[in-house]
Amino acid sequence: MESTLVLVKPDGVERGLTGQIMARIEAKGYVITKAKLETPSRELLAKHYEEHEGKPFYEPLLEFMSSGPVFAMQVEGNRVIEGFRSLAGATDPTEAAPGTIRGDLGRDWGERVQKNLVHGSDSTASAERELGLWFADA
Ligand code: RTP
Ligand code: MG
Repeated sequence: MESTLVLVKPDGVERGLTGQIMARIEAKGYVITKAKLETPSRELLAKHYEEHEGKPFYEPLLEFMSSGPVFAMQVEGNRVIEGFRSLAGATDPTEAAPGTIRGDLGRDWGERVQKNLVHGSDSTASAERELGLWFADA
């Protein structure tokens, strides 16, 4: 059985989409095994996004992600890492296919960072690392 870290980003929480996003994860057949609502510290975000340090969207990304509460989940299922990324859709919500979370619920808001509602770990190594960061004490 595989686990992944899913985040409903501050735009998703603020727009009241957490329940819909959880429902899509559960309707697909995955199981939510841990969850918490928290405004992440810059320290946590710097570790979470270390692969993006130095990129032009890095600072705006940390600013955005620390701007309000994030709903973090551990989600389990066979091939859930790949499966959730498919459910989330393309990074740019304008390009994300209809039927996906970003394609159905997201759009371009004309800001520097792509506000794209959700994060999902992109590999088994990332999932393990990110779950350790977000659920260190759980
Ligand atoms: P995520 O990590 O959040 O699941 O998204 P991803 O793999 O689809 O995207 P990634 O390339 O890892 O980028 C991380 C997050 O940074 C923001 N971003 N903004 N050019 C931009 O404005 C830009 N590029 C990336 C997005 O919020 C993206 O999800
Ligand atoms: Mg990524």
